[in-house]
Amino acid sequence: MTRIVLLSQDSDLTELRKTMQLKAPDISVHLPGEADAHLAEVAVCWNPPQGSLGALKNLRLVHSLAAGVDHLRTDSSCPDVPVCRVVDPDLRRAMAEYVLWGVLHHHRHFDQMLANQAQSLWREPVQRPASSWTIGVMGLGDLGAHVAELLASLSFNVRGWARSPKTIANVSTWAGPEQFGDFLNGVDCLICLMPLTDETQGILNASTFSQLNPGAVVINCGRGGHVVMDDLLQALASDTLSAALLDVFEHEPLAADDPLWQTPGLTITPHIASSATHECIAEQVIANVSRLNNNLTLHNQVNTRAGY
Ligand code: NDP
Ligand code: OXD
Repeated sequence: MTRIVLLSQDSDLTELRKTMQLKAPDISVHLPGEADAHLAEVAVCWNPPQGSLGALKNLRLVHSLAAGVDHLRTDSSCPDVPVCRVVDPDLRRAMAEYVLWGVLHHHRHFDQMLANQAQSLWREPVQRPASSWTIGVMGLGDLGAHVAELLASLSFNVRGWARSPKTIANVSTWAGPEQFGDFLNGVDCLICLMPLTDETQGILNASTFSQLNPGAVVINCGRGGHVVMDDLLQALASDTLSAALLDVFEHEPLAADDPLWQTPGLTITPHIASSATHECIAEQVIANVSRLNNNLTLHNQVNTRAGY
């Protein structure tokens, strides 16, 4: 019988354990500290505690319970075993819904109209056709490519940037650090859907903002570590950016007394852009456990050297 342990230093995984156990009674699913948890061959993780992976002497697979894998860095003891992540059409659709809301909120000036309503002001912000707005999507993977396609289908002028060249219908694309400047030049709304890696850490910084159109909007759904927060605040204060929508933060949850909550031009959501259901996570982990046991190629395996 394969043993799985669920590891997180900040999330309660009891319900996920129940779902996994119901779907696969032949797999033994443990929480840390339980008898035999240390014998697990598979670890399913979100921010695993430091040392928890290294302590699993039978470990053969690490599975992120999310799309991202950067959170595995909370445990530097992770041995050299395959790492897989969750990739799911519902995750993709939810991310597209979130980004579309953010894009329309700013492109149609609903942000201004909500502020006007609070003061009983009847004002009509200038409305522009979608085609007059240039949207840049950073990261054209499972989520970014879908978002770019959706926005292009609504007639926004969409461009995308990734590490390697891409072809996406109705989306102009750029690749690599040498083409980053060309990609940014002329963008009205910048959307970050990249993984957090050594290369992408702090990529939403003063230099990046200064290359966008004046008064551009930034939407970050990647990770908090992509943003240099002082640069973002300075860009908002100087009108280099007119607004930012942030779903992810360096430290989550954002503290109640964090001044970011009160920053003009900043909209904050609590890391809800898109998340996999317990059913989806359980099914993908169980499928990969079966593949591992049958020496089949794993689904959604991460390139650990690239970090995503
Ligand atoms: P993928 O791995 O499918 O795609 C990542 C994309 O980023 C790829 O196109 C990749 O390029 C590009 N990329 C990576 N590094 C660089 C770089 N140095 N320069 C330029 N482009 C780069 O990931 P997903 O689309 O599934 O997810 C992306 C991220 O979204 C996750 O890692 C996670 O952080 C975040 N996320 C946030 C959620 C939320 O609720 N806020 C929910 C789910 C995910 P290439 O294609 O050339 O390899
Ligand atoms: C993810 C996330 O990576 O929820 O799936 O952020």
